[in-house]
Amino acid sequence: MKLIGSLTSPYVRKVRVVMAEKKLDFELLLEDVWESDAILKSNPLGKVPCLVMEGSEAVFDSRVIVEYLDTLSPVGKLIPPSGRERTEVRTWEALADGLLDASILARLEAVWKGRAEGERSAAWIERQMSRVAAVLKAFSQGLGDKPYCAGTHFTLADVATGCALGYLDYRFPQIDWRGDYPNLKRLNDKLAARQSFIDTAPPPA
Ligand code: GSF
Repeated sequence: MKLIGSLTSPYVRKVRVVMAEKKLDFELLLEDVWESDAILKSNPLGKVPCLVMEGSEAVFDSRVIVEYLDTLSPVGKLIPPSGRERTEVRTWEALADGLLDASILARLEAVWKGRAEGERSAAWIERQMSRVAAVLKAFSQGLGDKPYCAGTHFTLADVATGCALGYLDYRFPQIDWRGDYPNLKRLNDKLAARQSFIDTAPPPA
């Protein structure tokens, strides 16, 4: 399997953490979607991550990829097989990915080279960042005193949440989510110590 991605994308990181947790082998093909359109040959959406399977079939987006990867091996099952537990984990993932979607929209509004200075909207950035704040609150309320997001076991919910928090540290270091939500700090400290998270940390900004 080949994974097309970048070392800075948090969605790619989610897939790489899942690969590592499940001990799956893959080749990482680095692609900078902001400098080249090469990704369009594999993914018409022009986004990474994109998984290219043997036989060159392409799979995207990150949620579809991780769901597929979890079926490949019984090692380190990350998504419960059915029922409310499965939905709970997938909802955490939607929340974490949604935090990323909002924060990336805000960042692009502020820094994307294709937009002239006068075209940038502070109101749009504020709208997106209010969603980020709301998700952090929901993360903290959802986690409570539990050891992991969905209860007593490490799941995809933790992978997705850890990647979202890691992205905030990387691109929005001014957001003091640790000060506001000590239970998220507790969770993150535990996740950041896992080899899968250590090995996929983004390069210095
Ligand atoms: C989001 C992927 C994405 O936005 C997923 O895989 O879960 N829902 C998708 N990837 C970004 C890179 S990054 O900001 O992580 C991307 O490829 N953007 C290129 C573009 O043109 O939007």
